[in-house]
Amino acid sequence: MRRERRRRTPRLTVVPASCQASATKLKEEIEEFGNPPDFSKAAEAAATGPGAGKSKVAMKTGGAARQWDILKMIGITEEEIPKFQDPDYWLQYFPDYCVADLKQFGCCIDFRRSFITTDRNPYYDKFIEWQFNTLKAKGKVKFGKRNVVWSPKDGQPCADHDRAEGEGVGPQDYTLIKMGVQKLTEKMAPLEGKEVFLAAATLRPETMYGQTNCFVLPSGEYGAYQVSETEVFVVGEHCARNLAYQGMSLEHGVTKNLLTLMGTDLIGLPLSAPNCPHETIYVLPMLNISMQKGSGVVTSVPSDAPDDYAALEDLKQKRSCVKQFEVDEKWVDFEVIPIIEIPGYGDKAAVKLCEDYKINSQNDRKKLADAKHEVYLKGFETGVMLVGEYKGKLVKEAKPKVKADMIKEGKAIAYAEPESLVMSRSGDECVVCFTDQWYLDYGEENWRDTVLKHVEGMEFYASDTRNSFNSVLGWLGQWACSRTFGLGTHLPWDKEWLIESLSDSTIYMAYYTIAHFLQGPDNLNGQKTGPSGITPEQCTQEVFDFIFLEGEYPQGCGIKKDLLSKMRSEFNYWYPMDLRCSGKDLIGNHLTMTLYNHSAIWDTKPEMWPRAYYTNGHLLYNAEKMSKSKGTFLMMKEACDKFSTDATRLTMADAGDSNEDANFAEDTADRAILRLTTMKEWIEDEILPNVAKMRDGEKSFADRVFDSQINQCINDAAAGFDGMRIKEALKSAYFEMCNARDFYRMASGGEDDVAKLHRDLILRWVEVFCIIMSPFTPHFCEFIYGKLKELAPSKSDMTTKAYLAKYEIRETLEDLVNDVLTNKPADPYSAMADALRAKPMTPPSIMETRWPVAGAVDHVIMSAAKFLNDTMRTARLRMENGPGGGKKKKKGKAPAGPKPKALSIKFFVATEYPESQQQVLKFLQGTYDKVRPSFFPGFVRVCCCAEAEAARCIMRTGERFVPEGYREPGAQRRIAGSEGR
Ligand code: A2H
Repeated sequence: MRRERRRRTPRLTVVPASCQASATKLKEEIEEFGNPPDFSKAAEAAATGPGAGKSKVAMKTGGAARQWDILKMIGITEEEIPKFQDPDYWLQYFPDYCVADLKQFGCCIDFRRSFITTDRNPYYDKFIEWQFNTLKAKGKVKFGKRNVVWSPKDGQPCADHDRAEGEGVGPQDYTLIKMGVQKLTEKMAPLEGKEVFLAAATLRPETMYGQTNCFVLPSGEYGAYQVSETEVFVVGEHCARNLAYQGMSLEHGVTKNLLTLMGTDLIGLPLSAPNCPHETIYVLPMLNISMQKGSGVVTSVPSDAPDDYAALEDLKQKRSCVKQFEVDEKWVDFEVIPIIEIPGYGDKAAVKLCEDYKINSQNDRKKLADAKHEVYLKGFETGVMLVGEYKGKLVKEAKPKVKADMIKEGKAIAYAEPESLVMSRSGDECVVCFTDQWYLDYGEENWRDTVLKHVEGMEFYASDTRNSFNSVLGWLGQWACSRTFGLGTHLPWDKEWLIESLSDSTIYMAYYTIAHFLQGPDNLNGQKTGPSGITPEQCTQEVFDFIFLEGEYPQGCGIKKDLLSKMRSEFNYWYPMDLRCSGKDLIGNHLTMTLYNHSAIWDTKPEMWPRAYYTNGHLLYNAEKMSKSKGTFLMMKEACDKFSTDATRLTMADAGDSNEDANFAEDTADRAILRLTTMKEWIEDEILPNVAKMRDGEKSFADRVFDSQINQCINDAAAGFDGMRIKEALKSAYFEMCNARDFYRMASGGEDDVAKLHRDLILRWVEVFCIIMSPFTPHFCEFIYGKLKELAPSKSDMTTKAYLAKYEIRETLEDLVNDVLTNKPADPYSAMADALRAKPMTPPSIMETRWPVAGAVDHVIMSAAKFLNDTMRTARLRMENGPGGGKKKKKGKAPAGPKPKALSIKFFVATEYPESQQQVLKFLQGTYDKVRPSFFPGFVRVCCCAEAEAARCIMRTGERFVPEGYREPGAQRRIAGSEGR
């Protein structure tokens, strides 16, 4: 189609990212529920058991998201499904189907460049080794203990690709304040001899100077977990589980609960709180505590936490609360302590906000959430410490220092947990683990700034996409890139680690450029030596350096320099990547990582970094989210089988673009079939057989309108494609083209008599239609285009030049000339003509066609046509409705008798504008700046004032008004606002 500097040829990659997780899941299902599995019991348990309704885990495992069911639903037989317990089987099974489906969908793919990633493909494996060695040499891969989201079941980090839920969720850092229990209750007697703490999770360690009490959830279940030889933390199970992966347990990953306690058992417990001015504070009840966040223990700072203030006030003022939880007055007898001054909020910001928001109790949740948000932001940005070591310092400066001090002094520990629920694909709830990691240093200031700067100049086609990238760059940080099992390339310098699947797929677009040398067709897994004869072993660091980084030719590498140079030019020809299209859900990981990695590997060559990203939303099916269990699900192949490929593609194009969810609507698909069929019939039966009858020569008004409209459609469709506004492109290429045709048929009289159509124009319409619609409906367009090209002039009518151009047979001609020269026939001309005629006619494919060149668009004639069209429509309506028709009927009044119909209509055509309008137009012409082209700034305002002034003048004196600056002779007569409008 349109020739760009580079063609955009899609290729295919098979990423075994989730094969391992899915295989494991299937294996577990078969182990648990048999072969074939019977899930009915599990479903019952999920519906009626103790966790019914609340657990996302139950939803994941109790419904149709079973791996077995998914495989069954995509048409795999029960006999075959068990084979998918082996991750490698996935890699063997799906690619062939994938290729077949993409072909059926009409994708133009260079399948020689297809490949499987990970170490299952030795060539790709070498490429990733090269990438990681290069990254390491540039200081981008580091090793150390880091907090990562971790799947205890898999025993390794759980990256986005491995998650069933919680994509993009990272660790949330808290400070866990150690509040020493001063006196154990009877119930807590088994803990005698241990140092027992209630451990409260906070985001505001600098506020501990203002603690007045501690809160627990009365109905919450807590445990006394042994976190070291001597220390016990009273926290919820959720916290204990995370702590066990952060070095706070006797055995890594194993919790030891010495005693289970309810929140009510803890109320009234006297505590020593670090940094708190009171020697003793007490445990009180609070109802808004979540046991799935932090430790379930909240330390109370009523000066700066609206929740804390509201709960404390409830206890001070509402007898019912006090009674229900048997709260002693002494436990609540504490005043709010001012600790931070926030400009505009005073030194007890939470109190002020509770008053401003009119918060009456801890149950005003929505208002409390808003107040909490406000005080948190303001306090952090502008708050100044009034107490403690960092008195006078801004909160944002004091916070990390206080935290570090408290940790150093043993008053607190650092604690982290996933920001929200993360479920691994293998079905367990993830924790945050503090563990040894190889990690990519995303977020490192210089590296991040380089990417940020590049993003500024990238094309994203939508401002929301650009904003998303900027925001991701704000938070995406160090990324654990190694794991211990699964599929992946081994870290070249530390072979016990594998590279996880998001990290090994960031610059593979560079591999596409040379994959056909290394692997070639039918060699997805690179098990055969490819067409170039290069073996995986020969793909050394130096070889890839030569190809991708302009390195020196590696003498003795066993590969000819010519061949390597060819590969290098192939890479240089294709790179940089002009455009990458992907789902918006990959902005938070893959797409941003691709930018990071390109900027690191080609650090001295920003011209090699991706130029444009286009992201799209999810696809709905009949306006509903696709769901296998609900049957609202359609696979690409099914759609093609059901509606035909082209109708499917047309529907997809019409489904919507941008980051909004698109909608594949079945009725649109049905209509698409009808549209294409009628179009085919019209062209095949009405147009092509009648071409000879049609008129040619001079162009009428309707012809010129039609010509302009076709040109306009070419331009608009091109603009739509260029801006990735596919639906808009379709609107111009199909709907506007059809409108133009319909108007033309009507206006030229060709509707009733094809002979009235201008031959050149109608054929141009068909040709343009085929070409600009071919990205949408390639098979349909190819068919019609073929028919068009088979048309007369017949072979014998054509000039040699036209013939050669049409059938692109330059080489044949050369052969013929050579033949004549060698064989010297008696009549060389006839011999050549005969030979040419004998050549089979293969019309050129639409794939070889260039985007049509649009001629001039005559806007004046197009608006005349529009005016005519509108007038005709009104006229027809009036004819039908009779005199007075078209006006709205008055309510309640029944028409009196049959409506008279008009028999004829007279049109009066003015050849020029009324004088007053001419004056206005002249005035506008005089002030119009043709160079810019626009009116001077503030023009509209001046005119409005002028109009108002004119109205006033007329009212006062009856004089006409002339706007300032208008000096045309004779212009003093009629100007806008005066008369004749
Ligand atoms: B903050 P995040 Cl002074 N349920 O600490 C409900 N709230 C909990 C909780 C749980 N399980 N665990 C901790 N929290 C509270 C101090 C503080 C806090 C002040 C001001 C604001 C503030 C004293 N309470 O939080 O965003 C804890 O209260 C506002 C952000 O949902 C913790 O920090 O993770 C905060 O909520 C954590 O809020």
